[in-house]
Amino acid sequence: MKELRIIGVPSDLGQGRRGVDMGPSAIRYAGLDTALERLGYQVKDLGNINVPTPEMHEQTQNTKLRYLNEVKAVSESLCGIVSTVVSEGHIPLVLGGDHSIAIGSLAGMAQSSTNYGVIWFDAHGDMNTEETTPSGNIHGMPLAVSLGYGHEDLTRIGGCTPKVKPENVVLVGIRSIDEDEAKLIAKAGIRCYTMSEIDRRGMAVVMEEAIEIASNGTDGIHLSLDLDSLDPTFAPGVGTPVNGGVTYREGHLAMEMLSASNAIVSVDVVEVNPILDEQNRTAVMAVELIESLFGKTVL
Ligand code: 6HN
Ligand code: MN
Ligand code: MN
Ligand code: MN
Repeated sequence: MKELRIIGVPSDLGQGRRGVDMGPSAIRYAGLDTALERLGYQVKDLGNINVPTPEMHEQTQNTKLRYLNEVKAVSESLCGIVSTVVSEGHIPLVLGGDHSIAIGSLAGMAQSSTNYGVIWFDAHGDMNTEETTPSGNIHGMPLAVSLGYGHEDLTRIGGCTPKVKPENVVLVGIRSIDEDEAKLIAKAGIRCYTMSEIDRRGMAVVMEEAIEIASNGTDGIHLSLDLDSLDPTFAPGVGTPVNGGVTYREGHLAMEMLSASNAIVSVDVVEVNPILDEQNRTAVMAVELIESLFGKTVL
């Protein structure tokens, strides 16, 4: 059986609200490793990678992108660790931190020999670039970067670009897209399942199609799970909550279907912010979703 490797990335550099750097601790505190061990996995926690704090930041660079150099450095270290874990035959489970950390995960996956697709579970598209970003926050850009759009310091991490083929990329749970970001989603040609499509067609049908798209011609699927994909009722502890999200059961159904597909090769779990949370509920939700993703069933 494949083994899991937990990698913490305590970064809040990709967005404006403090506290998401404590996400890895909150998720560990919610019992991640014992939950996975109970499901029969061998789990090794590799600890946290070294991330500078915003206070260490020296000088604004000549760019709109906030903390560009720091995000680049963190992405490069994560890229190295993820590619090592995958080449050793294990599954990386990367705990954020804000969603900018996915730049490093996908770069690491692209360095390994695994040909993979991506399911991006999120309220947002994360498809902004330096030209389209309303905030300058890099957590709104990681999918664009992985598809080869955006600042070269980021798209070049790990060597090759793009990190994944657009025909194997799917967005699920979407309900907040910036105007120019929508244009890039259309131009890139990635399939985007909005909440209204999930309402109309149901999560089961959507996930069947999403799994087919992400696994078609690939060796597996990378899941990038942003907790703000869920409705804030179930995941209040996130920096950019948006109403009208995925319900508790829709979230679990999606994870259960991914588990049944046997296609998961790597995972990010991001945007858990314990400072904004209520009694660590969002981290507990994250652990429960990961349990479903790794095979927890009722019977
Ligand atoms: N996330 N589209 C907004 C921006 O600032 O670019 C919000 C991005 C949120 C990103 O939640 O990972
Ligand atoms: Mn243990
Ligand atoms: Mn996101
Ligand atoms: Mn989001």
